[in-house]
Amino acid sequence: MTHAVPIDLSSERRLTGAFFLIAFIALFVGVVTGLLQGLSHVGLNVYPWLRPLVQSYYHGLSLHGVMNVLVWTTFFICGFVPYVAVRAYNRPLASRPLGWATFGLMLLGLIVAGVPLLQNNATVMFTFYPPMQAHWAFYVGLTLVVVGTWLVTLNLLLTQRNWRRQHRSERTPLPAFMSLITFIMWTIASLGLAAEMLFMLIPWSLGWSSEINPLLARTLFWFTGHPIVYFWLLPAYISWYTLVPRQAGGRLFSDPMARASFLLFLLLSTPVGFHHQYTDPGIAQGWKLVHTFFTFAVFFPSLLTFFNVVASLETGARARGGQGLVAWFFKLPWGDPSLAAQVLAMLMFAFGGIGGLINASHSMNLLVHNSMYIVGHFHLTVGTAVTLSFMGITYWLVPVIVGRGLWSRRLALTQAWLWVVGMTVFSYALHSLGLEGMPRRTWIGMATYIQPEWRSLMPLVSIGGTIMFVSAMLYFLNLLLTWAVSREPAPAPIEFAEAVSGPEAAPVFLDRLRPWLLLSAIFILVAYVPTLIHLLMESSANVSGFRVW
Ligand code: HEM
Ligand SMILES: [Cu+2]
Repeated sequence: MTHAVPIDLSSERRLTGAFFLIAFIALFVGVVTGLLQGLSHVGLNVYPWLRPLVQSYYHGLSLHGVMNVLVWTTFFICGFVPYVAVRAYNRPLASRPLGWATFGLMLLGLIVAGVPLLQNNATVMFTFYPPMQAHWAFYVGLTLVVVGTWLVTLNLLLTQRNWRRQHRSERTPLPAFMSLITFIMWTIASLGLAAEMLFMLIPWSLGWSSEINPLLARTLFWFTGHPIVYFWLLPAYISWYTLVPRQAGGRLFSDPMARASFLLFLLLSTPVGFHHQYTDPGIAQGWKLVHTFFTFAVFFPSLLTFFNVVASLETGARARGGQGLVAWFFKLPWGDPSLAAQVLAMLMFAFGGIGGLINASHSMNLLVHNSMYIVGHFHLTVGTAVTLSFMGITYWLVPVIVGRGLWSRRLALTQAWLWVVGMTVFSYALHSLGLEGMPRRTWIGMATYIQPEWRSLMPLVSIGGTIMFVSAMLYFLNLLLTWAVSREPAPAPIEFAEAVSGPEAAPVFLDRLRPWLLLSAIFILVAYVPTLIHLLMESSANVSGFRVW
C-alpha cells in the first residue's frame, strides 16, 4: 500500500458511472411519485390526469418503493462499493468483463421487472406479498438483479484473492475489508428472497402451481428484508468511516473497532426478520422474542459506528482549531457539500435509530405497526441516512467519473440543507400521524374517515414532501450541469483517511473470514430453522393469487 504507484482505474470508473446513471433514473422516478403521494395529503389527487402513465395511487406507490429502495440503492451500491475496494487494493477488479456482464444482467433484470411494473401489472408494492400476484416477469426480473449482486460478491472475492497472493502478511485494507463484508453479508441474507422467488413466486405466477403459502413467503421475504437495510446502510458507513474523516481534515479514530463493527453486522444482520412479523400468526412468541433480542444486539455495532465516526470527526474539527465539548462540531468544513450532506445524514440517522428501537420492541410495535409512523421512520433511515449520504458521495465521485468539477458547490449545499428541512417537517408529521392512527399504504386523499387530529398534520406531509422534491431536482440539475457544461477542472479522487489506531492494532483473527461465516451461519440456523420447519409442516399452500388493482 505505502509505496504503491496509482494504477489506471478508468474502466472501473466507467462501470461505476454506468451503475450510477441507472440509479439516478430510478431516484428520479422515485421522487416524482413521492411528490404525488405527498400532495395527496392536501387533497391534490393528480392520478386521474396521469393515466396511463400512473394508473392509481397504488401504482405510483409501487413504483416509488421499488425504484427508491430496490433500484436506486442497489445500483448505487454496486457502482460505489467495488470502486472503493479497487481504490483500496490499488488494483483493478479481478475481472472487468465480469464487472460489465454483471451490469448488463442487472440492467436486463431491471427492464424485465420494469415493464410489468410500468404497465400496472405489478402493483404489489416493493414487498410483493402474496396472495397479491404480479406478472411473472416482475419476479423474474428482480431475481436477475439479485443474481447480479452475487456476481459483484464473486468479483470482490476474486479481487481479494489476487491481492492476498501478493500481500501475504498484511491486513486487508479497511475500505476493501468493509466492501467485502457488506457484499458477503448481503449474499447470505438474499438467500431467503431467492428461495421465495424461485420456489414460490415464480412457479406460482407462471401458473405451474395454483396456490401459495403466504406466511411462508412473508417469512422468507423478511429473512432478506431486514438485512437488506444493512446492505443499504453499510456502504454509507464505509464512506463515513474511511472517507468522511479525511474530508473533515482528520483521521479515523479506530481501525480495529471499525472492523469489529462490520463483523458484528455480518453476524447479526440476518437473524432478526421476525421483528417485521410480530403480528403474524403461526410463529411462536418465543422465537419472535429471540429475534427481538438479536435486533437489539445489532443496534450495538451501529452505536460503535456512531462513537467511532463522531470521534473521527472531532479529530478533524480540532485540527481545524475547534474547541470545547460540542462547539468543535461547528468547525467542521461545512462549506464542503459532500461532507455537509453526510454529516447531516448522520444527524438525521440518530432519530431514525431511536424510532427503530421503538419499532423493534415487541410490545411497542403494536402501537406503530403498519401506521404512518413506520413511513416516517424509514424516510429518516433509508430515505435520508442512506440517500443523503449517497448524494454527498456523488458530489465528489461524479466529478471524478466525468472528469469535470462540480457545477456548483453552493447549489449542492442548498440541496443538502433543503433535504434536511423538508425531511424534518415530513417525518415529524408522519410519525405524529402514525401515533394518531393513520394507516400507511392507504390513499389518504380519498379516505372518508379523516380524523380531526390528522387535519393539522396532513399539510405538513405535503409541504415537507414538496421541499424534498425541490431538493432532489436541484441535485439532478447540478449533476446534469456538471456532466454537460461544467468548466471546473477535474478533481483528484479523494483519499482514504488514515487511522489514529491503525490496522496493525487489529488482531489477525479479525481478518479471517471463515470463523465469522461459521458463527453467522449458526445464528441464522438457530433463529430460523425451527420456525421454517414448523411452517413447512403445519401450514400449507392454500391461497390462490389475486389482483386487487
Ligand atoms: C421527494 C421525496 C419523497 C417523498 C415526498 C416521499 C413520500 C412518501 C409518502 C407520502 C409515502 C407513504 C405512502 C403510503 O404509505 O401511503 C412514501 C412511502 C415510501 N417511501 Fe417515500 N418519499 C420520498 C422519497 C423517498 C426516498 C428517497 C426513499 C428511499 C430511498 C423512499 C422510500 C419509500 C418507501 C420504501 C415507501 C413505502 C412504500 C410502500 O409502503 O410500499 N421515499 N413516500
Ligand atoms: Cu427490520
